[in-house]
Amino acid sequence: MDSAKYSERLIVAAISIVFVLLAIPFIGISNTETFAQGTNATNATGAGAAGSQGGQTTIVMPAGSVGMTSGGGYEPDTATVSPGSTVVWDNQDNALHTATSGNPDTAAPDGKFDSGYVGANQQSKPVTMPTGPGEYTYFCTLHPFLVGTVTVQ
Ligand SMILES: [Cu+2]
Repeated sequence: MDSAKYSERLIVAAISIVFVLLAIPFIGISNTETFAQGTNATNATGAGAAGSQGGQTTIVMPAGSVGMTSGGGYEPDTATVSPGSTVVWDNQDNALHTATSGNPDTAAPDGKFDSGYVGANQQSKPVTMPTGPGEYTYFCTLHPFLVGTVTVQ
């Protein structure tokens, strides 16, 4: 009976170690992200600096987006954000959507930012915007007729 309990504890201990090992990469990732954000904040100067710290914009993928056939589809379809700030896409539609930067005409992502798939009635993770000022068009990789623009300034 005692040895059975001992084995049980060994198993619990082994499982705990596995969880700790699994958690390590995630801890590493969050440290890196924190560091990166700190770097952005340090580098930011001028009037936009305060706004870029913790600044987050929400853009809606409204119900019925999947049925649209040209333009729009994001509300607002043009958003102005601070360099390096974050945007959350709030999918209120009943279909999967993405917000993927790139050329909507060719449906070619350019890697500047990507929400990944956002499920129906889900929100994306906070997506970090580019630090360079400019206009960034984006689209849904599943429905490239859904187009939006983020202006970083
Ligand atoms: Cu879509």
